[in-house]
Amino acid sequence: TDASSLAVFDAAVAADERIEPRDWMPEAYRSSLVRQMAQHAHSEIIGMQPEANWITRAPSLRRKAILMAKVQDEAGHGLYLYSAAETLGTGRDELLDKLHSGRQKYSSIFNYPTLTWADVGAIGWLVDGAAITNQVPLCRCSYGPYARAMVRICKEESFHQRQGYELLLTLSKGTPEQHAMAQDAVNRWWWPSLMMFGPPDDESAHSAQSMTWKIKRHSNDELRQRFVDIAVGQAEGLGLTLPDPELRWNEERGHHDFGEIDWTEFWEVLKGNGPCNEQRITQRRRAHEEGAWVRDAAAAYATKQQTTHQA
Ligand code: FAQ
Repeated sequence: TDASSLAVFDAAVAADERIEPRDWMPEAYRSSLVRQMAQHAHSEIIGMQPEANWITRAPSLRRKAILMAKVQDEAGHGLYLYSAAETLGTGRDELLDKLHSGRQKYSSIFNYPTLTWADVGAIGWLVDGAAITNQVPLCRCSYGPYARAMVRICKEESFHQRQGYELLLTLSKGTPEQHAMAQDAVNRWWWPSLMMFGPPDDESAHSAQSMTWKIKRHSNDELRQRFVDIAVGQAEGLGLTLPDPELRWNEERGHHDFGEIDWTEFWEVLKGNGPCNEQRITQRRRAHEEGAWVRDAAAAYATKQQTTHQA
Protein backbone atom coordinates (compact mmCIF):
# COMPACT_ATOMS: atom_id res chain seq x y z
CA THR A 1 0.00 0.00 0.00
CA ASP A 2 0.98 3.65 -0.35
CA ALA A 3 1.17 4.06 3.41
CA SER A 4 3.77 1.33 3.80
CA SER A 5 5.66 2.57 0.72
CA LEU A 6 5.74 6.02 2.24
CA ALA A 7 7.06 4.59 5.48
CA VAL A 8 9.87 2.83 3.59
CA PHE A 9 10.67 6.04 1.72
CA ASP A 10 10.66 8.17 4.87
CA ALA A 11 12.88 5.67 6.67
CA ALA A 12 15.37 5.64 3.78
CA VAL A 13 15.55 9.45 3.75
CA ALA A 14 15.90 9.55 7.54
CA ALA A 15 18.75 7.02 7.40
CA ASP A 16 20.55 9.08 4.70
CA GLU A 17 20.12 6.28 2.19
CA ARG A 18 19.78 7.07 -1.48
CA ILE A 19 16.47 6.96 -3.31
CA GLU A 20 16.97 5.23 -6.67
CA PRO A 21 14.91 5.46 -9.88
CA ARG A 22 12.96 2.23 -9.34
CA ASP A 23 12.14 2.96 -5.69
CA TRP A 24 8.70 4.15 -4.73
CA MET A 25 8.62 7.89 -4.05
CA PRO A 26 5.90 10.45 -3.35
CA GLU A 27 4.72 12.16 -6.54
CA ALA A 28 5.53 15.56 -5.03
CA TYR A 29 9.13 14.44 -4.37
CA ARG A 30 9.44 13.31 -7.97
CA SER A 31 7.99 16.49 -9.43
CA SER A 32 10.02 18.79 -7.20
CA LEU A 33 13.21 16.97 -8.19
CA VAL A 34 12.32 17.22 -11.87
CA ARG A 35 11.65 20.94 -11.34
CA GLN A 36 15.01 21.59 -9.69
CA MET A 37 17.07 19.29 -11.92
CA ALA A 38 15.50 20.66 -15.10
CA GLN A 39 16.12 24.22 -13.98
CA HIS A 40 19.69 23.24 -13.21
CA ALA A 41 20.17 21.54 -16.61
CA HIS A 42 18.64 24.52 -18.43
CA SER A 43 21.00 26.85 -16.54
CA GLU A 44 24.00 24.88 -17.74
CA ILE A 45 23.09 25.10 -21.41
CA ILE A 46 21.81 28.70 -21.33
CA GLY A 47 24.92 29.49 -19.27
CA MET A 48 27.05 28.60 -22.29
CA GLN A 49 25.89 31.72 -24.10
CA PRO A 50 27.38 34.64 -22.13
CA GLU A 51 30.87 33.15 -22.22
CA ALA A 52 30.62 31.70 -25.74
CA ASN A 53 30.26 35.30 -26.89
CA TRP A 54 33.94 35.76 -26.02
CA ILE A 55 35.45 32.64 -27.64
CA THR A 56 36.23 34.44 -30.91
CA ARG A 57 37.62 37.43 -29.01
CA ALA A 58 39.79 35.66 -26.40
CA PRO A 59 43.11 37.54 -26.13
CA SER A 60 45.38 34.51 -26.76
CA LEU A 61 45.29 30.97 -28.09
CA ARG A 62 45.77 29.66 -24.54
CA ARG A 63 42.79 31.64 -23.23
CA LYS A 64 40.69 30.57 -26.20
CA ALA A 65 41.47 26.87 -25.67
CA ILE A 66 40.64 27.13 -21.96
CA LEU A 67 37.37 28.97 -22.61
CA MET A 68 36.28 26.49 -25.27
CA ALA A 69 36.94 23.61 -22.88
CA LYS A 70 34.91 25.32 -20.15
CA VAL A 71 31.94 26.00 -22.37
CA GLN A 72 32.02 22.39 -23.59
CA ASP A 73 32.05 21.20 -19.97
CA GLU A 74 28.85 23.19 -19.42
CA ALA A 75 27.19 21.39 -22.32
CA GLY A 76 28.29 18.14 -20.69
CA HIS A 77 26.82 19.16 -17.34
CA GLY A 78 23.52 19.88 -19.06
CA LEU A 79 23.58 16.39 -20.57
CA TYR A 80 24.30 14.60 -17.26
CA LEU A 81 21.47 16.53 -15.64
CA TYR A 82 18.94 15.88 -18.40
CA SER A 83 19.89 12.20 -18.23
CA ALA A 84 19.47 12.22 -14.45
CA ALA A 85 16.04 13.85 -14.89
CA GLU A 86 15.10 11.16 -17.42
CA THR A 87 15.48 8.54 -14.68
CA LEU A 88 12.40 10.15 -13.10
CA GLY A 89 10.34 9.52 -16.22
CA THR A 90 10.54 12.91 -17.96
CA GLY A 91 12.19 13.01 -21.35
CA ARG A 92 14.63 15.63 -22.51
CA ASP A 93 12.27 16.72 -25.31
CA GLU A 94 9.59 17.53 -22.81
CA LEU A 95 11.96 19.49 -20.58
CA LEU A 96 13.43 21.45 -23.49
CA ASP A 97 9.94 22.22 -24.67
CA LYS A 98 9.12 23.66 -21.26
CA LEU A 99 12.27 25.79 -21.33
CA HIS A 100 11.55 27.09 -24.82
CA SER A 101 7.96 27.96 -23.97
CA GLY A 102 8.92 29.70 -20.72
CA ARG A 103 7.24 27.13 -18.44
CA GLN A 104 10.50 26.22 -16.72
CA LYS A 105 13.14 28.58 -15.42
CA TYR A 106 16.89 28.80 -15.67
CA SER A 107 19.19 30.69 -13.32
CA SER A 108 18.70 34.46 -13.16
CA ILE A 109 22.45 35.00 -13.47
CA PHE A 110 22.57 34.18 -17.18
CA ASN A 111 20.35 37.12 -18.06
CA TYR A 112 23.17 39.61 -17.56
CA PRO A 113 25.46 40.69 -20.42
CA THR A 114 29.20 39.97 -20.74
CA LEU A 115 30.46 43.44 -21.67
CA THR A 116 34.24 42.93 -21.51
CA TRP A 117 36.82 40.15 -21.47
CA ALA A 118 37.11 40.58 -17.69
CA ASP A 119 33.52 39.32 -17.40
CA VAL A 120 34.78 35.87 -18.37
CA GLY A 121 37.03 36.01 -15.30
CA ALA A 122 34.27 37.37 -13.06
CA ILE A 123 31.91 34.61 -14.18
CA GLY A 124 34.51 31.96 -13.43
CA TRP A 125 35.39 33.39 -10.04
CA LEU A 126 31.98 34.49 -8.78
CA VAL A 127 29.35 32.58 -10.76
CA ASP A 128 31.18 29.26 -10.69
CA GLY A 129 32.20 29.99 -7.10
CA ALA A 130 28.55 30.48 -6.13
CA ALA A 131 27.59 27.40 -8.16
CA ILE A 132 30.11 25.23 -6.26
CA THR A 133 28.98 26.52 -2.88
CA ASN A 134 25.41 25.59 -3.78
CA GLN A 135 26.27 22.29 -5.47
CA VAL A 136 28.76 20.62 -3.14
CA PRO A 137 25.94 19.85 -0.65
CA LEU A 138 23.87 18.49 -3.57
CA CYS A 139 26.42 15.66 -3.84
CA ARG A 140 24.64 14.37 -0.70
CA CYS A 141 21.16 14.86 -2.16
CA SER A 142 18.77 12.01 -1.32
CA TYR A 143 18.15 11.20 -4.99
CA GLY A 144 21.00 8.95 -6.19
CA PRO A 145 21.33 9.91 -9.88
CA TYR A 146 21.30 13.65 -9.10
CA ALA A 147 23.83 13.27 -6.26
CA ARG A 148 26.19 11.22 -8.44
CA ALA A 149 25.97 13.62 -11.39
CA MET A 150 26.84 16.40 -8.99
CA VAL A 151 30.13 14.80 -7.91
CA ARG A 152 31.64 15.06 -11.35
CA ILE A 153 30.08 18.44 -12.06
CA CYS A 154 31.62 19.88 -8.89
CA LYS A 155 35.09 18.72 -9.86
CA GLU A 156 34.79 20.49 -13.19
CA GLU A 157 33.23 23.60 -11.61
CA SER A 158 36.19 23.86 -9.32
CA PHE A 159 38.54 23.96 -12.30
CA HIS A 160 36.29 26.61 -13.86
CA GLN A 161 36.44 28.70 -10.72
CA ARG A 162 40.23 28.51 -10.66
CA GLN A 163 40.53 29.63 -14.28
CA GLY A 164 38.30 32.64 -13.55
CA TYR A 165 40.35 33.58 -10.50
CA GLU A 166 43.61 33.25 -12.43
CA LEU A 167 42.26 35.31 -15.33
CA LEU A 168 41.12 38.10 -13.00
CA LEU A 169 44.41 38.01 -11.08
CA THR A 170 46.33 38.48 -14.35
CA LEU A 171 44.17 41.49 -15.25
CA SER A 172 44.27 42.90 -11.75
CA LYS A 173 48.08 42.84 -11.76
CA GLY A 174 48.25 44.17 -15.33
CA THR A 175 48.04 47.74 -16.62
CA PRO A 176 45.83 50.28 -14.79
CA GLU A 177 43.27 49.87 -17.59
CA GLN A 178 43.23 46.09 -17.13
CA HIS A 179 42.88 46.46 -13.38
CA ALA A 180 39.97 48.86 -13.87
CA MET A 181 38.33 46.42 -16.28
CA ALA A 182 38.59 43.61 -13.71
CA GLN A 183 37.14 45.84 -10.98
CA ASP A 184 34.26 46.93 -13.21
CA ALA A 185 33.39 43.30 -14.00
CA VAL A 186 33.38 42.40 -10.29
CA ASN A 187 31.19 45.43 -9.55
CA ARG A 188 28.61 44.23 -12.07
CA TRP A 189 28.66 40.49 -11.24
CA TRP A 190 28.80 40.57 -7.43
CA TRP A 191 25.15 41.25 -6.61
CA PRO A 192 23.68 39.01 -9.31
CA SER A 193 25.93 36.19 -8.00
CA LEU A 194 24.39 36.55 -4.54
CA MET A 195 20.95 36.24 -6.14
CA MET A 196 21.86 32.82 -7.58
CA PHE A 197 21.17 31.28 -4.15
CA GLY A 198 17.49 32.08 -4.51
CA PRO A 199 15.09 34.25 -2.48
CA PRO A 200 15.57 34.84 1.25
CA ASP A 201 14.55 31.85 3.38
CA ASP A 202 11.27 33.40 4.48
CA GLU A 203 10.24 33.80 0.84
CA SER A 204 11.58 30.47 -0.42
CA ALA A 205 8.54 28.42 -1.37
CA HIS A 206 10.29 25.07 -1.69
CA SER A 207 13.09 25.15 0.90
CA ALA A 208 11.33 23.64 3.92
CA GLN A 209 9.95 20.66 2.01
CA SER A 210 13.16 20.13 0.02
CA MET A 211 15.19 20.14 3.21
CA THR A 212 12.88 17.59 4.86
CA TRP A 213 13.35 15.38 1.82
CA LYS A 214 17.12 16.05 1.92
CA ILE A 215 17.13 17.30 -1.65
CA LYS A 216 18.53 20.54 -0.25
CA ARG A 217 20.88 20.24 2.72
CA HIS A 218 21.14 23.95 3.58
CA SER A 219 18.87 26.93 3.17
CA ASN A 220 19.36 29.63 0.53
CA ASP A 221 20.53 32.19 3.10
CA GLU A 222 22.97 29.77 4.76
CA LEU A 223 24.69 29.04 1.45
CA ARG A 224 24.69 32.72 0.46
CA GLN A 225 26.42 33.58 3.74
CA ARG A 226 28.97 30.81 3.20
CA PHE A 227 29.76 32.21 -0.24
CA VAL A 228 30.18 35.78 1.03
CA ASP A 229 32.56 34.58 3.74
CA ILE A 230 34.70 32.73 1.18
CA ALA A 231 34.66 35.54 -1.41
CA VAL A 232 35.94 38.25 0.94
CA GLY A 233 39.36 36.65 1.38
CA GLN A 234 39.60 35.79 -2.30
CA ALA A 235 38.85 39.41 -3.29
CA GLU A 236 41.73 40.50 -1.08
CA GLY A 237 43.99 38.00 -2.83
CA LEU A 238 42.93 39.47 -6.15
CA GLY A 239 43.52 43.05 -5.06
CA LEU A 240 39.91 43.87 -5.97
CA THR A 241 37.07 45.36 -3.92
CA LEU A 242 33.59 43.92 -3.49
CA PRO A 243 31.02 46.64 -4.25
CA ASP A 244 29.29 46.67 -0.86
CA PRO A 245 30.03 49.44 1.67
CA GLU A 246 28.21 47.47 4.38
CA LEU A 247 30.40 44.40 4.03
CA ARG A 248 32.27 43.82 7.30
CA TRP A 249 33.28 41.04 9.67
CA ASN A 250 30.86 40.48 12.53
CA GLU A 251 32.84 39.00 15.41
CA GLU A 252 29.72 37.99 17.32
CA ARG A 253 28.16 36.07 14.43
CA GLY A 254 31.46 34.76 13.14
CA HIS A 255 30.36 35.82 9.65
CA HIS A 256 30.49 38.84 7.39
CA ASP A 257 27.53 41.19 7.45
CA PHE A 258 26.55 42.43 4.02
CA GLY A 259 24.20 44.94 2.41
CA GLU A 260 20.60 44.44 1.29
CA ILE A 261 20.13 42.57 -1.99
CA ASP A 262 17.86 44.23 -4.54
CA TRP A 263 15.09 41.63 -4.52
CA THR A 264 12.93 43.69 -6.85
CA GLU A 265 15.62 43.24 -9.49
CA PHE A 266 15.73 39.48 -8.77
CA TRP A 267 11.97 38.97 -9.21
CA GLU A 268 11.95 41.15 -12.33
CA VAL A 269 14.69 39.00 -13.90
CA LEU A 270 12.67 35.87 -13.02
CA LYS A 271 9.63 37.38 -14.71
CA GLY A 272 11.63 37.74 -17.91
CA ASN A 273 12.55 41.40 -17.58
CA GLY A 274 16.32 41.11 -17.10
CA PRO A 275 18.72 42.75 -19.56
CA CYS A 276 19.22 39.62 -21.70
CA ASN A 277 16.24 37.29 -21.08
CA GLU A 278 14.84 37.83 -24.57
CA GLN A 279 18.21 37.36 -26.28
CA ARG A 280 19.05 34.17 -24.34
CA ILE A 281 15.79 32.37 -25.03
CA THR A 282 15.67 33.45 -28.69
CA GLN A 283 19.22 32.17 -29.19
CA ARG A 284 18.37 28.90 -27.41
CA ARG A 285 15.29 28.29 -29.59
CA ARG A 286 17.31 29.04 -32.72
CA ALA A 287 20.09 26.64 -31.65
CA HIS A 288 17.46 23.95 -31.06
CA GLU A 289 15.87 24.45 -34.48
CA GLU A 290 19.23 24.54 -36.22
CA GLY A 291 20.20 21.29 -34.48
CA ALA A 292 17.10 19.43 -35.73
CA TRP A 293 19.03 17.78 -38.57
CA VAL A 294 21.62 16.43 -36.13
CA ARG A 295 18.93 14.83 -33.97
CA ASP A 296 17.22 13.39 -37.08
CA ALA A 297 20.51 12.04 -38.42
CA ALA A 298 21.43 10.49 -35.06
CA ALA A 299 18.01 8.82 -34.80
CA ALA A 300 18.22 7.52 -38.38
CA TYR A 301 21.72 6.18 -37.71
CA ALA A 302 20.58 4.45 -34.52
CA THR A 303 17.70 2.77 -36.35
CA LYS A 304 20.04 1.65 -39.14
CA GLN A 305 22.55 0.22 -36.63
CA GLN A 306 19.75 -1.68 -34.91
CA THR A 307 18.49 -3.23 -38.15
CA THR A 308 22.04 -4.11 -39.27
CA HIS A 309 22.77 -5.84 -35.98
CA GLN A 310 19.47 -7.73 -36.03
CA ALA A 311 20.12 -8.98 -39.57
N1 FAQ B 1 17.20 32.02 -10.77
O1 FAQ B 1 11.68 28.12 -3.27
P1 FAQ B 1 12.95 28.52 -3.92
C1 FAQ B 1 25.33 26.84 -13.17
C2 FAQ B 1 13.10 30.16 -8.37
S1 FAQ B 1 24.82 27.32 -11.61
C3 FAQ B 1 16.02 31.64 -11.28
O2 FAQ B 1 14.05 28.99 -3.03
P2 FAQ B 1 14.43 26.15 -4.64
C4 FAQ B 1 26.80 26.58 -13.40
C5 FAQ B 1 12.84 28.71 -7.97
O3 FAQ B 1 13.12 27.84 -9.03
C6 FAQ B 1 23.10 27.81 -11.72
N2 FAQ B 1 15.02 31.12 -10.53
O4 FAQ B 1 13.44 27.37 -4.92
C7 FAQ B 1 27.34 27.41 -14.49
C8 FAQ B 1 11.39 28.76 -7.61
O5 FAQ B 1 10.61 28.84 -8.82
P3 FAQ B 1 9.66 27.57 -9.30
C9 FAQ B 1 22.13 26.67 -11.65
C10 FAQ B 1 15.27 30.98 -9.21
O6 FAQ B 1 14.41 25.29 -5.82
C11 FAQ B 1 28.23 28.42 -14.21
C12 FAQ B 1 11.26 30.12 -6.95
O7 FAQ B 1 12.33 30.91 -7.47
N3 FAQ B 1 22.23 25.96 -10.42
O8 FAQ B 1 24.49 26.74 -13.97
C13 FAQ B 1 16.48 31.34 -8.62
O9 FAQ B 1 14.14 25.54 -3.32
C14 FAQ B 1 28.75 29.23 -15.23
C15 FAQ B 1 11.33 30.05 -5.44
O10 FAQ B 1 12.65 29.69 -4.98
C16 FAQ B 1 21.18 25.25 -9.90
O11 FAQ B 1 20.12 25.23 -10.48
C17 FAQ B 1 17.48 31.88 -9.46
N4 FAQ B 1 18.67 32.29 -8.99
O12 FAQ B 1 15.87 26.84 -4.49
C18 FAQ B 1 26.98 27.19 -15.82
C19 FAQ B 1 21.46 24.50 -8.62
N5 FAQ B 1 16.41 31.08 -7.30
O13 FAQ B 1 10.62 26.42 -9.55
C20 FAQ B 1 27.48 28.00 -16.84
C21 FAQ B 1 20.32 23.60 -8.22
C22 FAQ B 1 15.17 30.59 -7.07
O14 FAQ B 1 8.71 27.30 -8.18
C23 FAQ B 1 28.37 29.02 -16.54
N6 FAQ B 1 19.20 24.34 -7.75
N7 FAQ B 1 14.48 30.54 -8.22
O15 FAQ B 1 9.01 28.05 -10.56
C24 FAQ B 1 19.03 24.73 -6.45
O16 FAQ B 1 19.88 24.52 -5.61
C25 FAQ B 1 17.75 25.41 -6.08
O17 FAQ B 1 16.81 25.15 -7.10
C26 FAQ B 1 17.87 26.95 -5.86
C27 FAQ B 1 16.47 27.53 -5.57
C28 FAQ B 1 18.77 27.22 -4.67
C29 FAQ B 1 18.43 27.65 -7.10
